[in-house]
Amino acid sequence: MTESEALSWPSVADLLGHHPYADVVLIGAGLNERSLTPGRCDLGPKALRAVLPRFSTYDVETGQTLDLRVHDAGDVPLKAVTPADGFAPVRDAVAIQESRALTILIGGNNAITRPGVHGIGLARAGLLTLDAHFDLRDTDQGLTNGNPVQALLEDGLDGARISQIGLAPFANTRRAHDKAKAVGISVRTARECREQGAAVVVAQELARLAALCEVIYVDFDIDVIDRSQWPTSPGARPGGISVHDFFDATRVIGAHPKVKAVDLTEYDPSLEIGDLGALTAGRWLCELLAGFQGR
Ligand SMILES: [Mn+2]
Repeated sequence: MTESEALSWPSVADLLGHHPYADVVLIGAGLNERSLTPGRCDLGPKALRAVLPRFSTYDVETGQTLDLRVHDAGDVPLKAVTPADGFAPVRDAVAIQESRALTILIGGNNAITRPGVHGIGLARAGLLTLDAHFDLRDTDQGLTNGNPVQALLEDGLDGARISQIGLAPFANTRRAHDKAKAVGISVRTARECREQGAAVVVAQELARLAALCEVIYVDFDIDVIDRSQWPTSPGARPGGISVHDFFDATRVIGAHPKVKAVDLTEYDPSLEIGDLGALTAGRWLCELLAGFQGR
């Protein structure tokens, strides 16, 4: 029997719940301390969950219906916790989900990426970032949201197993770029995404990493999106990648069999304009799940 759609529809929120044997798990990781621009990224997990009832499970463009289950593992307690102190709890929250095909970590600032990568196993992992920034600042003043990639290099992650996509002009230093090149990071700029399509660039880099690594971790620092379409991160700038490109790239990432864990970082709901940010973050989850279901 078909249920009436007079007042409601099957929504993406209905996919989340207590599903211990689901292939996909969602974990809130609202780490907010030591952001270079102080904000409220701790509000990200709650804002994302709250918007999901507004998304139908049906994709009119592909005819696909999302019918998978997502285990909601709740939030890692990270209130007033620094990146250094949050390292073990976030790493362990990811590691304990080893049996899942895909772990989705909802930040929180970009400092969650380092423990996220450790959670799937540093020695076997590659890292792909969609980010306007290198996040290669020095660590001598401590861990921040500006140095997770630098910290991972210092932990022993081989630079050749890192791809960074969406780098923005006049938002990074020559020193960071030189550092990236010196350690063998594959650097792909926002212009390359615009001219070739971010999904194409992402597919190339996933193929490159897949040849080198057992599993891939993807950091979606959502400030990679053009600021006119994503004002909801302190670091977003005009000239970033389009939201269409971001969604297309997300679906490609969700579909890749070696992508074991992803994070969404730098979503700061206190910068919200209307509900633009929430609806963009919600669509990101839809695209990720649609890609995954196609594996
Ligand atoms: Mn970042």
